[in-house]
Amino acid sequence: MKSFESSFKRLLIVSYRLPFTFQQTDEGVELVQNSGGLVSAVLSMAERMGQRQDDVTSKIHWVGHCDPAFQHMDSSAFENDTFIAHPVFMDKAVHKGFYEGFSNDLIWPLFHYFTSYASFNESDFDNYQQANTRFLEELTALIEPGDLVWIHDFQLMLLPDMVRQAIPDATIGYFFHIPFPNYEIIKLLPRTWRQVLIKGILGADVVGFHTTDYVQHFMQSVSEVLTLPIIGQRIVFPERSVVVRDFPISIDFNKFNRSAQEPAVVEARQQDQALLRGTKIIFSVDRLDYTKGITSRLQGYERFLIQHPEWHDKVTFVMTVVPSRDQIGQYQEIKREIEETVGRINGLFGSIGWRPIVYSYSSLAFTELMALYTACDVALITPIRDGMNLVCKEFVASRYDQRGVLILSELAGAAQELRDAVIINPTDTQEVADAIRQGLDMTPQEQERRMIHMRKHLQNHDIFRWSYNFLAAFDDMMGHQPDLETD
Ligand code: GDG
Repeated sequence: MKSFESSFKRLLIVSYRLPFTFQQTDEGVELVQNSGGLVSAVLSMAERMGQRQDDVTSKIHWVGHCDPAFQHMDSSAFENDTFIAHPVFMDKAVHKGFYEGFSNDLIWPLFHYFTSYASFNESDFDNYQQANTRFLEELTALIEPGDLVWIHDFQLMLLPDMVRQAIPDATIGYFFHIPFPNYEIIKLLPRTWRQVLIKGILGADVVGFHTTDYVQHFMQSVSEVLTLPIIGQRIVFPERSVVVRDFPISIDFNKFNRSAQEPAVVEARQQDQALLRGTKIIFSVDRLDYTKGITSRLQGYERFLIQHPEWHDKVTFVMTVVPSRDQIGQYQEIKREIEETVGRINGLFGSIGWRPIVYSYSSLAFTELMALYTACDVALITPIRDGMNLVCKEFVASRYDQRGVLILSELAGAAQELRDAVIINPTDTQEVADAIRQGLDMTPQEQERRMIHMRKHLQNHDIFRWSYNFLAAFDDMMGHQPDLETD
């Protein structure tokens, strides 16, 4: 059996977003490469496959959606030293139905168990199919024998099978970044939709989820919807099998650990601590979304302030909400609710010299994010549902001082791994209030004990290990292909 290091010639990534953002400058359009987890993982994976970044002939190809406003640009404008982007342009109405409609108004709420927010619309499903077909067209023009195609996330569930039909011997990986819900939720989808979606994913050779729960849910849907045999971690078709496994995504541990000690971060941290007059700091940062549990978190903090007047004037909750989808009614509604609650709490408990909540609706520069990760005493991360949640992992990796307390929702995928966090249920206001008190009162020895365990885990399970494991799963798949019966 060939090892994965030599099995593939090139890595082709497909995700809704490209690894760049485009910025208009006086000289034209400039590509700014994103520095998120997926980009780091892809780079490490390409290196392992022998695709060296200093070799211009082996840049990494990335297929992703692009605004038609950039359609006039020459293809050379979509390249930097590392990536060649293959922009997928599509009709605006198709994009709206595919992205805002089917992806964000149906799959996102449904798969996060917010069933009443889900909107079922036949034309959105048509647009989802058309959009996945547009990705296929772009991708098939690119695929060569020996390529590994790695498709990402819920916007592209149909694509693996579309590729399989077009190029039967293609090697395809698929990773799902949000929760995969239990079958009772999948059953809410019209019968044909659920069949097409599950079959779509199974076009891949290796399918990855964050947790074993999501894997089990997916397997249950496969057996209910398509009645296919499942042997261990493999789903068996007559001519091939699909490996389905958990691959908990992670972060670049060393980057966060190192950045936390950089002079600019140290300076920003000291400034923040001085501005907050040495009060203890609770910190949270999330995109504006109903899944993030921001209002329940505020209710927990309010209960804590009611029950613990001794903490008044001694603690500040720095809460950053990053703007997202705020043209949409539901999102405007939660923003209004958050801002009303913040105003009420600050009005009830605050004084001339003390603001209980320092709230901002904006995104933080990386240095400021690092300053807050390392300045805070408690990170309060309370999603109602989250596939993984990288913020909590970044917080832990930043704490080279082995101080700080992580309060983490049991409904985040990360809670399966970070067992030394103070684990709470975000809808239990009293539990959140108690956890805040426990976190603020925790002895340095106890903080250190918990941090050491969590940091060790993340050091051993970083983003590079994630991509390594995903790639290695193809060995498993290849090794098993000829002798399906022997398992
Ligand atoms: C999906 C799943 C899963 C946030 N605010 C700022 C900022 N961030 C960065 C964080 C972190 C990332 O954004 C958010 O990561 P999450 O994991 O929380 O969520 P998503 O990426 O939105 O979504 C999720 C993930 O995919 C990976 O599979 O964990 O469950 O929903 O990296 O640092 N960065 C800066 N300023 C901010 O204000 N610089």
